[in-house]
Amino acid sequence: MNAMTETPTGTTIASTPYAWPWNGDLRPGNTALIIIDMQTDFCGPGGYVDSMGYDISLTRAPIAPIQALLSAFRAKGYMVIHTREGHRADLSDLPANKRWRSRRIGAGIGDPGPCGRILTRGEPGWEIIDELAPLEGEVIIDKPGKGCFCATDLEMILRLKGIDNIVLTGITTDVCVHTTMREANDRGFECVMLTDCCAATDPANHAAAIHMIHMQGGVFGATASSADLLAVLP
Ligand code: C5J
Repeated sequence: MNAMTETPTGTTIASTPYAWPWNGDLRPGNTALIIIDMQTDFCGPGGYVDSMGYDISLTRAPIAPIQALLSAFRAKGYMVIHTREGHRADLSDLPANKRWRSRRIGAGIGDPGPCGRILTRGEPGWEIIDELAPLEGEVIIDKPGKGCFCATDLEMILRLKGIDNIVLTGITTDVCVHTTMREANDRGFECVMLTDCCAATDPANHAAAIHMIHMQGGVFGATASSADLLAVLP
């Protein structure tokens, strides 16, 4: 790259509001795909999101685009990371206010539901859906919060692997994906969110979350479609 404001040489994608990654350095050795919380609790019948009364057809929409992306990333040797939101069986990592709020809406975390205890590690609802099941050797991050960096070893794993660029997918756009993008951005990682590979329980929140990223020249990074990324993926 010749100057900070010029288009970088190397590989970039047709993303908004700038061509990602900022420096054109996109390759398997420095780029990871993170698939956030594609668990039955967030997109399956009888799970947490379904129990709250939200439309799971929205949170299921990214499954097929993520499958296509995942195949390409695996085939080209990129690092793939899966995450699961959930709490210990004894709920010792569940803040009382988080439990109280979930009970208010009829889906108490740790309480029994059609898919076992809601958002509780080891229960059927907490598992990643079969369509996106991790392969042996892929990293799985278990997190008690919304952001994937909070109370996990994700940052250490990314640093040790030499990862600079993070491709964000999963659910929900406005909660766990956005929180993770902000956490990653503050740690100096270069992030892109793939809009068709994410979804929210409210389409307006999905759109708003994307809009926020585009502010200030890409305040947390950039957004693109999976097709835009797959078109150039080295
Ligand atoms: C939420 C998530 N929405 N994975 N979790 O509670 O976004």
